Amino acid sequence: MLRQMQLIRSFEEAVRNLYSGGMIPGLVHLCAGQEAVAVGVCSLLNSDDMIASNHRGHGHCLAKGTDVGRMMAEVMGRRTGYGLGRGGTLHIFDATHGNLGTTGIVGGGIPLAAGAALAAKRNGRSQVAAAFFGDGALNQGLMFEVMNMAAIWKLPVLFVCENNGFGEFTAIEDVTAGVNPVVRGQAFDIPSETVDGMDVIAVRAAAEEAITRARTGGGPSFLICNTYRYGGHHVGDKQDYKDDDEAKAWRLKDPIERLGRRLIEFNLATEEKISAQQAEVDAEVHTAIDAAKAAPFPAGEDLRAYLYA
Ligand SMILES: Cc1ncc(C[n+]2csc(CCOP(=O)(O)OP(=O)(O)O)c2C)c(N)n1
Repeated sequence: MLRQMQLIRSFEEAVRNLYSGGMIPGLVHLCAGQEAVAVGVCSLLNSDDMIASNHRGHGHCLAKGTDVGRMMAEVMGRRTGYGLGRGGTLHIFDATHGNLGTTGIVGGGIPLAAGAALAAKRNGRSQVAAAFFGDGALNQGLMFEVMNMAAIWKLPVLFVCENNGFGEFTAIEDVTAGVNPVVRGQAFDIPSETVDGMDVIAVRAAAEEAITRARTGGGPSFLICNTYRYGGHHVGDKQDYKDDDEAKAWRLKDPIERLGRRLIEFNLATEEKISAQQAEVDAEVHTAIDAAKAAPFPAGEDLRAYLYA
């Protein structure tokens, strides 16, 4: 789990630099700070289990096993990417690893995951599906429709909300009614829990219970993981709406440092081993960047490939 979180952080740092250097088109939304949620949940999923992600989805994809090289190529708009470089960061789809994709539609992954869970149930498979979404999606009517159906049909789906306190540049308390959004799941009789989303062990424990329930016919679960995005809404956002002290306090809970400290405390790792592992994942990311830089952009005829209308 530590390696996965280190890989995600390294990928995100690299993407930030590439974007600033004009190597990535469009907007990119980074998940640095939120790694524990993706890794805690995905560490328990099999490769044929499914995830559906959102616009801040690099971490979910990497945690689910999506290839670093092909992802980097896609983010950089190269032909060797998952979608021939035409979709970019907002459209990373990797069926081999049960990744139903990232999407720019807030809450858009929620029905996809529930649909996949419905298919798994109808086909008598023991697969589960997890939908990752931000707190902004809590105010989408879609979420309530899907939660209702998932509860009625006891679908093997996990609703995983990454509550990072902001939707774009607006604080959650300015747009989201109610004391604790966890009650929104409880309203449908869905087992719902608020989790420390900066603690990968806590996320994994909550996810384990939810996944076991889903696999054994117990239906959906709803996890609200409280976390923080270290960056802005997208790279380039000046973040003047953030409180500096609050941002510093969240940094003290850094999920990677926290797990590292815990491993050292229990004699399961050493500082040197952790640093060596970081160097290893950094090298993996740099190899991915070099390969992507050497790869071509999509050709003109690629634009018409897979068009059916
Ligand atoms: C249906 C829809 N409405 C609005 C937007 C514009 N939009 C893009 S990201 C975003 C905020 C999302 O916030 P949240 O779900 O909390 O995720 P976070 O960015 O905090 O991870 C909004 C409103 C959109 N992409 N899709």
